[in-house]
Amino acid sequence: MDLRQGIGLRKLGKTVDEFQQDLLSNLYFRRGTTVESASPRDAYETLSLTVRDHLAERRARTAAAHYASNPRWVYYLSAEFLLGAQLEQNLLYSGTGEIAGQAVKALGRTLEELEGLDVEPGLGNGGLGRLAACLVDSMATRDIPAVGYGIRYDFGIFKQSLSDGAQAERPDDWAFQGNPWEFPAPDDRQTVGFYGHTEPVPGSSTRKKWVPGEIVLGEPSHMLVPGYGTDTVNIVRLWRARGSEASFDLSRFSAGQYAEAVQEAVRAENISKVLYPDDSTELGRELRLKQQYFLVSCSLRDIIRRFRLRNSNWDEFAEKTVIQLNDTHPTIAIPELMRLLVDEYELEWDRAWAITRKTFAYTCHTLLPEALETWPVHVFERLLPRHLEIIYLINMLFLREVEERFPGDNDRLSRMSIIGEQPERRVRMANLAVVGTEAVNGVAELHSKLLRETVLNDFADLWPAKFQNVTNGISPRRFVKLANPRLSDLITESLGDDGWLTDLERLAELESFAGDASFQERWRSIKRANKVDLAAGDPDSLTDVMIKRFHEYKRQQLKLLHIITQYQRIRNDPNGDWIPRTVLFAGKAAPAYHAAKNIIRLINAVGATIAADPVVSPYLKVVFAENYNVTLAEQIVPAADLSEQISLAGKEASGTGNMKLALNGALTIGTLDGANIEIRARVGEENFFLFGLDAFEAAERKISGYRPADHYEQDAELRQAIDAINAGVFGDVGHDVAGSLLGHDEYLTLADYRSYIDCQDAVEAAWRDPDHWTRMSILNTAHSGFFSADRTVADYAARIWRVTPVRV
Ligand code: BZD
Repeated sequence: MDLRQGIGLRKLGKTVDEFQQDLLSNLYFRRGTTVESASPRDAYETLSLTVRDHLAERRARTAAAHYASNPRWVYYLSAEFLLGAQLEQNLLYSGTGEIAGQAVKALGRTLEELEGLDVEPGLGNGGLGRLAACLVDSMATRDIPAVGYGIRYDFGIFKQSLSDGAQAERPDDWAFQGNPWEFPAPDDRQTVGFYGHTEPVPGSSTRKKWVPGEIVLGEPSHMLVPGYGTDTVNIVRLWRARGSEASFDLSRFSAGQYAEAVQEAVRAENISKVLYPDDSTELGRELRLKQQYFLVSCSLRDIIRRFRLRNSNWDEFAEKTVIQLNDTHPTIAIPELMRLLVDEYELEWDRAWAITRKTFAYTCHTLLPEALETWPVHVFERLLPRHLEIIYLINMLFLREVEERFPGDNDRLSRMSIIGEQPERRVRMANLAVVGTEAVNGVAELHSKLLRETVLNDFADLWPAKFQNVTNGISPRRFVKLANPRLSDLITESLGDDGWLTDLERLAELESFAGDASFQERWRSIKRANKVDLAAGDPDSLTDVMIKRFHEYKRQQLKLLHIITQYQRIRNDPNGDWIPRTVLFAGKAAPAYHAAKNIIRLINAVGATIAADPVVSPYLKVVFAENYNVTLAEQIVPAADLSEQISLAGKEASGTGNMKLALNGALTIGTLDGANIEIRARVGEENFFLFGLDAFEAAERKISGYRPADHYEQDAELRQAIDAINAGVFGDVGHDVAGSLLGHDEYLTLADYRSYIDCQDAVEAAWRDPDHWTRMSILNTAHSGFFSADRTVADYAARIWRVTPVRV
């Protein structure tokens, strides 16, 4: 018996008629229009408000239950939340989907039509932002008292289109027509300072007075985060920057100086204007640091306000509060909490430091050295003078501790210092994050191990117990139930109930069907129907997908070399027994990342050449789906046969697309990188296509003087592929891509080429036997239950947060 039948009960809680009454009344009183004159947008807004009301009622009960129990809270601080489309999710999570489908007929609309108007809030770049969204979903589902804190960017991740095969960017004014899912909370606005100077406080050696030179308001609003199969509704609180009243210069306005009159307010509002679209390299822009501090300052004051509603003793703060830092972006929270406790609440330094360290935990999401955030000391000093002083003091006391443990080891001291000296003085945010937290975790086994052994090795020597692994996970509700309803229905039917949606390891029960011919037939027909819906290519072709941000370490260029090789093989043997394949790429490149944008251009040039070739095009098609986002992922993932996870081993921290695809029955071709290793261990090595160097071999290869030209010279197919690019077979593009592969090949693309090509041949051999392939596909789904974000959250809750659920 599934204990979570609340959803079913609530489904009965309202009849279609009652829901229809609510719709009509909302249309009339809240939207201010009538059925006769309602636009599609009116209908969409009305439906959204009506569904939202169902969640709002649960939200009120959740808040009351939380207040009554004064629990330990998890605060998830993240510069990014990629929440995905809200309407379909909230219909599911409120159990109103079916009645709403009937009731919208009163508005003369269909549910599908209105879902098409739902705009996803693109408040994140990629995996890190989507992880934040999956974790808050699972926290609510597991009844964990939690708040996500983020920034309400006016412009989310840019919209991508292709223009002559090249990426073009347009701003994403996502809330242009309003956002019905958002609740403004103007009463909880905060005031944030920047710049200025500090002054000594008479009679205190540690306290200081900070006199900011600029004041900005932070206005919060929140989005509801319902749990699935439970009454809990948590929130994500998003801050938007506003100029204060004083920032509007009335006298200038009266004198006709309109631009000058508002310049200060414009400056303030720029803080939350746009999401930085770079997901790896750090530009060191002051505005980005300003965004980070804005998020942190507003959120910490809000957290303290909430603490003081029920508590008065600061010694209980760390008992009642854990703040998880999603990467280093919110790390200034550490000196900010110190500042609040020492300067504003007048705690002794040591007491404040003990509280601070116990309060925070830090998740690292990278291994790329260029992605570790550092800020020039002079930028910090100008923007946040008091915080720099506090960091200096934290650093001095910390280095004293290191010196005691490792006397005379000056190299170690300079490696571990929060302040880097070369080539210019910079604040190292990862070092600060490790020093100021109780726990540090990587996001997959290999990643956590490499963090301990390489990037954060000195810190792991000093504090071995601080370092942990928490393997990432994804929401099975969004990425199976909503994205792949056909498969969900089959699973529910086969398992007898839908308890797997909150207990994903139950998918293992599918194993007994893996060899069943009629089940296999249904499995295949679902995949085929999903491909027909996607309409990217022939639904009977092998649908091979590579969907993720464009980055050289992820190696879209390796996939491209495979496509070119396949093209040449078919041309050389037009009557061969070729397997039709549709290769689908989707993903954005950071606007300033020219090498990644060149790879996009070359992919599209190769795709166009193939499409125009009557010999090859029946067997090979390259599709580039524009503007990859959560919504598009939900369409592609269910239709994929093959999942490309081909990063250079040791570079991809975890990956989460790999999990979504395996869960939906795609087979993975991948390296021993990130969570691929754990996927392979669970689905079975015979159900996974492995190739390439491992992380250790890759590091060795680099150290021993890697020469990409050796591979070019020794491998005829590789040489022909690169020569074709340079000879202009695909037009006058790709010379830079080829040049960089032959020149440095930073990510060992050529070293893994042969192994990859041979592995793709093994993929095709497996595809020729549909029963065998389908069996492998079923087993991938059956053994991906571990990758539920519910499990990830349970791991954090048990080992890092030490929180207990509160049932509403
Ligand atoms: O985080 C990603 C990693 O690359 C993936 O391996 C991992 O699975 C996910 C979740 O842990 N990192 C990012 O997505 N990083 C960013 O988006 C980012 C954004 C701004 C600045 C730096 C990085």
